Order: sequence, then C-alpha cells, then structure tokens
Amino acid sequence: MKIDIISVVPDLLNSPFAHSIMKRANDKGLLTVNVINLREYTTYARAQVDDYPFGGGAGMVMMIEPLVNAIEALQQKTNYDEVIYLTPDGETLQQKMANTLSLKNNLLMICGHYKGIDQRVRDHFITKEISIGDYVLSGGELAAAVLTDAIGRLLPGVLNDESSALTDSFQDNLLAPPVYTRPEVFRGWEIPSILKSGNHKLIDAWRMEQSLERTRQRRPDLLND
Ligand code: 6GU
Repeated sequence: MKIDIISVVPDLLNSPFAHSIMKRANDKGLLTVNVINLREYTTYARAQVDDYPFGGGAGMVMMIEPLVNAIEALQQKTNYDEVIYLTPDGETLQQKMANTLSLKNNLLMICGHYKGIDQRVRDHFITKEISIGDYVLSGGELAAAVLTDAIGRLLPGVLNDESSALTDSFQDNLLAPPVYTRPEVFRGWEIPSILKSGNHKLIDAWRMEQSLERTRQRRPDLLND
C-alpha cells in the first residue's frame, strides 16, 4: 500500500513512521508513506497557502489553488482509491473503517490547518472525511499519523504472530483481556493462577470472560452494537 500525505508541516510526520511496527512495514515494502509539502505547490509569494475567510471572522482558510495543484499533480502519478480529508467534522474513525481502508492500494490524505480548507476542495476532490474523535487538534497531521498507523498495522505481513491484529480490542467489539509477564510474583502481587495451568481451553475461556467483564464495565455501548 502507498499512502501520500499533503501537509503544511511535513516535519511533524517524520517520526511517526520511522519506528517500531510502522518502520517494519516500510522496511518490508508493505507500506510506503510519502509526505508532500503543500508549500511546494503554491504560486503565491512567500509560499503562502492560506488566506482570510470570505465573509469575515477569525482564523485563516487554506486556499484552493495550492491544494488543487498538489492533488492533481499527485493524481497524474497515482490512481487513488480514496482522497481523505482529516477534519473534526468528518466521520469518526472506528476499527471497521481502518479494516476497510487497509484493503485499498493507494490513499491520499490531506491535513487541514487553521480554520480548515476551502469548501470547494471538499466538494470536488475529497472522497472521504475522517475525524479521529470528538476533540480538536491544531492540525490534521497527528490524525493522519493515527489513521496511517491503524491501517498500516493491518496489512498482511506487518504484524508477527505475537501481535496478531485479530486479538486487538475492538476487532470483535470486545476490549482486550488483561495480560501479564514475568515475574510471577512482584511485591506479593501474583498473576492469575489459571495462566500457569497450561490448559489452553480454560485460559481462552478465562480471557473471554475477562474481555466481556471489561467491556461491560468500561464500554457497555460496544455490547449493544
Ligand atoms: Cl482529523 N483534525 C483536527 N484538526 N482535529 C481533530 C481531528 C482531525 N480529529 C479529531 N480532532
């Protein structure tokens, strides 16, 4: 999969994909992330990419021309399955959406800043608008990093068996059960003895029970879905 991300702060996206599982995805050639600096596509003086809103009001709006220049230049080279705008008024990201997007080949993400992007870009170029939750970030970059991570770890071959995506919280509308590792006793705090029983049927049943209990306590809404 290839993910291209258009940003006015490309440096914000240097680190998120350079470590751990995202790095492994890149090293294995399973996920390529390209960050495109929007300022390279403006024809305005001093690399201007935003301007005052028509009708007045506080804040700046990202101009249509640099964005369309960038989108169309990228579309010359790549046939995108989705052109995604990261915005707090988009559809809230859920695991199911990450699963669906992980089946695509090429994604283009656009990170908003200031008061957002000119509505005409949304009307004519964007195919999907995504928010990562009900709070406001100062720009779309961290949201694009979150979305890219959520998608990238689902690509076949990215995770090894130990970190299988199938047992993640949310994958089956259940939160994950508690986990333990060495030592068996720390300051007198013991691990649940069943985990040492060697009986995998019992252990699986215990984990399912814990998942259900955790979900009931913390996210009863998931059980009603
Ligand atoms: Cl995608 N962008 C911004 N700026 N804030 C957000 C968001 C996106 N999702 C939640 N908050």
